[in-house]
Amino acid sequence: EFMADFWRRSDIHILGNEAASGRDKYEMQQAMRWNLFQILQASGRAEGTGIPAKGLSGLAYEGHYFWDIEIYVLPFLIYTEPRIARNLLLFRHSMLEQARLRAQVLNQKGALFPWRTINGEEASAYYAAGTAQYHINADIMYGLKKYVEITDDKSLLYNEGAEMLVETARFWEDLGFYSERKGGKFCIHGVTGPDEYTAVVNNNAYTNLMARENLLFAVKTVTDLRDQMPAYYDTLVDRTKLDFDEVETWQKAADNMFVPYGRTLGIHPQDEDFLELEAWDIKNTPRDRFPLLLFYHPLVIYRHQVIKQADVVLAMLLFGDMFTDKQKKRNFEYYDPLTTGDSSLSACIQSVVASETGFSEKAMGYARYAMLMDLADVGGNMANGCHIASMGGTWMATTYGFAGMRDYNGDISFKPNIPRYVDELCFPLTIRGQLLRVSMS
Ligand code: IFM
Repeated sequence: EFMADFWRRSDIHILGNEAASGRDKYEMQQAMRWNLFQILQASGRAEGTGIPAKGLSGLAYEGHYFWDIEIYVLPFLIYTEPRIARNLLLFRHSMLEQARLRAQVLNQKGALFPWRTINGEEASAYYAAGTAQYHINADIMYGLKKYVEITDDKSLLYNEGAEMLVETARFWEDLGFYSERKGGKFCIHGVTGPDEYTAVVNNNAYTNLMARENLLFAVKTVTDLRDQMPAYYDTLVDRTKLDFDEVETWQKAADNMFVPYGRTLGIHPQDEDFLELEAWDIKNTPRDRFPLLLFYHPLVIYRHQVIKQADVVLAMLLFGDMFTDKQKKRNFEYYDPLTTGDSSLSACIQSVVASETGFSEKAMGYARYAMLMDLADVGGNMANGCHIASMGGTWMATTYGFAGMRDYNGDISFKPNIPRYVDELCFPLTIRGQLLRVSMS
């Protein structure tokens, strides 16, 4: 009964086109179901815990939790099992006190959630590709926003959510500064974005966009509480010692957020200096020298334009309404050849954006790579455990990618990009308590 209920809410029916692909038409179907089943194994009883990078399936990453939860797995859970999504957000909230202490250790105001943790304490061994990924704060708030928009669960927002929003907004406002050299824009320096092959940089586009979203969501939530729900507002002030003047500083930082843009190439540089770096000769790097991190010193990698995992490309999925179609295409064309995919978190996102920008063959290739990642052991590291984030990503590659779903501010739309290798695609979505069945062919 439990499993029947799970499939009713979560199953993705995807039928391949044998003639076009030359492959068994059930290959994708089996792979998708296997992936979804593994996410269930990892998340089904997430009650007072997070979801480890490998679920419960292997020892790699020592059971630690990362942004994998909010950016890769939460979308699936929000649309199929919101109860678990809620638990996960509550779990983050239960670590807020430690996040406040962590911000103090880093000489910042507010709270900083740990990049990598199991008990609320930062467990990153290497700060450049760990602690410096400040975007974790905004990733969690992005997950909260999507959860609230799709479920309409305001109680979580007004109680635990608002408190996390205040502390994370405080953190961003304190971390950045108004740069005269940038015409007074709000800049955030010395951070690492999602791409772990480019570390400790100024104005990482992804981080700045995420921070802006975090700040604006905090402004809206706190203002709504003050104007419409004074009892909640009083409790919030009591818990956070908030002074409403602070909220104006958050709005100002968001309004002035610097987002790098390179006019000559018409692309969004990953960060301020990214385009200055020497390009890595990926084509002439022997296959057996990947993943690069196992064969080259990080300082060598950091000196080059070479990308471990989707960064600007991920921003274009999360904030697709802030980029023009032309910019999306240009950015994708620029970053895709520089992306090694050395992180398992990349292929699924590249697939979604390839779908959107009209690179249907690439979209299919990346989706298949992600779907078969563990079944076919494409990275040769399956013995260390399942790649849970990528598994959540396979759900995104089909729903956001092939079906072209978008949910900006909770408004659901579809612009299908079904590849010629797929004949049928159907899936359920739970939206504000109702089950929607989507069917495309
Ligand atoms: O969170 C990820 C990170 O983005 C890339 N390295 C592995 C981590 C755990 O999956």
